[in-house]
Amino acid sequence: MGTVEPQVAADAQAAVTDGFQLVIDALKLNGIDTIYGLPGIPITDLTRRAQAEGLRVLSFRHEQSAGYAASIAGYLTQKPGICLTVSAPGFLNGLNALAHATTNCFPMILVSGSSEREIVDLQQGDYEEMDQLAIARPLAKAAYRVLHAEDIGVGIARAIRAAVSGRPGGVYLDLPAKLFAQGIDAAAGRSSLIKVVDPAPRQIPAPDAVKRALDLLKGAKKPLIILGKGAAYAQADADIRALVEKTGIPYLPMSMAKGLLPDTHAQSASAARSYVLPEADVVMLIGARLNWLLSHGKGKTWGGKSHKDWGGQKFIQVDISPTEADSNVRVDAPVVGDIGSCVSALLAGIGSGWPKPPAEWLNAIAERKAKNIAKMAETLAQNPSPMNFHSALAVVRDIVRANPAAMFVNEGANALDFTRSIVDMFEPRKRIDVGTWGIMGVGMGYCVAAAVVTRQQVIAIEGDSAFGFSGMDVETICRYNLPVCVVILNNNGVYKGTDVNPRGGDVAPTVFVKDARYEKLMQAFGGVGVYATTPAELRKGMEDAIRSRKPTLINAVIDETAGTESGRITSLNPSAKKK
Ligand SMILES: Cc1ncc(C[n+]2csc(CCOP(=O)(O)OP(=O)(O)O)c2C)c(N)n1
Ligand SMILES: [Mg+2]
Repeated sequence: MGTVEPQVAADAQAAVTDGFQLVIDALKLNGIDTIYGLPGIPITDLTRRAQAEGLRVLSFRHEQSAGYAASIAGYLTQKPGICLTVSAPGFLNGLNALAHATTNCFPMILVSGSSEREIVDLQQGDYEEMDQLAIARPLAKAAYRVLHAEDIGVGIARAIRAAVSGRPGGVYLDLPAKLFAQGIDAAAGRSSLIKVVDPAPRQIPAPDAVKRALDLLKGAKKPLIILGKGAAYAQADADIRALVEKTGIPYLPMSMAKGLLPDTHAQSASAARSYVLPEADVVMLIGARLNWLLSHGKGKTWGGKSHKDWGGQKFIQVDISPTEADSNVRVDAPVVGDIGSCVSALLAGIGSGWPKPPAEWLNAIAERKAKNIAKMAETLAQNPSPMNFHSALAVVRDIVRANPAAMFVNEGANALDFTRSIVDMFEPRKRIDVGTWGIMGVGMGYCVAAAVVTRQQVIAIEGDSAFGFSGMDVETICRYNLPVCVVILNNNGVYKGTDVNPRGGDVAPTVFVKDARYEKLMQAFGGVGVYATTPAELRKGMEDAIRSRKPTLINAVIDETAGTESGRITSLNPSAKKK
């Protein structure tokens, strides 16, 4: 009997499953293998059991980093990145990333435990009481709550579909504490799960929309293509490159579309941006929105007389969302569908005999490009002391060129703008940065996800302020021993380190501790810390990091006078000096 009893107990156990198990089973069934999160009531056991079941559970020091990691994992994989948090405060810490994912069209699911509905709804003061679903809803593409274990399969299926289909975005999934411990019959539980079929169905563009776009493009004298991160997300790299090359049209990559074609490509017009935008007559946007990053498609940037005036361009907009067109200016030829299907339809329509754009247009761009590139080369060749953004980034540029497969993370103001224009990218989806909002704090979360998802070396170029938002998660990088090299372009502050408080006393709001030794933070957790005051020291530090694949933080000391207010978007500052 003694030997039979445990068997009976095991059978009885196996006949019942619970909410914890069903969540894990539903994720696994849908090919989700990684959770980015931070444990605590009520999800601690979920993290433990998920790990025991073979999911990779990456535990962070702050939910915000976990959330940013999940969001960028979604961007890189086209599968929803999962961020798992506790209730109220943990949920709120993850919410910024959820909103970021929605804004940037990254598929992500924020899964948060929550407190007892009966108590929360009567506002009786439960542990971490908060109506999380209501708070998440306006920031998410969709928000769901599951109350019964038998609905977990549906809840997770809906969350996955909402995150990745159409225009991707952030989804909130609310799982109350009571749900996890609910037991149900194991067989019934199993059959309640859904393996989502075709979660992001292709959306084929209408043939007449494709023809309209190509007719417009064919008549152009000064055509231009703008590639956005939607184009990078689509993973239609070969077709996008073929479209650009077969048409011979100059193109501009938006920040995260850099590398879709190598930045050194002859057709790249990046170095002549301020010439091509106002001059172009037909602009084809592929997975790029006419938001503030493109000056809303109007104003002086586009050749308009004042900041509200439209230029003379006609726009073709290739986008998954039918409501994107006309959001800022008239779009003459919207092509609605998923980028992959749209680009392949455009390619088919182009055939082989497509005429190259007029030589006059191409030559004018080439001329400007050559001039600007020569000017930049001159600046980069200087070796001032102290080191400035340019002399430091000349090193980073060389290192990235020698390691084109490395993932590249970038945040800051000057540290972002200078890096984006100086450091060329050579492969698609290598550059990940502050995105649509210009958000600070994505750095360490992005580093972790990039390393985990791609298994490549990660290089992060961080402003000292930007780094501070998520700096503690260098411990996470060390704990998982990830091949991440963080370079802090340290100019002692936000934009620069030279502001002065006219009244004396406290330092100015933009200024940090002088000569802060950020590299010691990495050393504290067993990583490598490097203090670099010259380009040669920076180069050696980066080369050693890449050779060893050890977590490394290089504190690159930059001239504290080198930056400008707000980097390249000074004009958006409501300055006290302006009337
Ligand atoms: C979450 C968030 N908070 C604040 C800001 C405002 N902001 C923009 S850039 C920046 C930091 C710039 O300093 P740093 O990262 O050191 O770059 P630098 O210009 O000095 O190179 C800040 C605080 C922001 N973009 N996002
Ligand atoms: Mg700074």
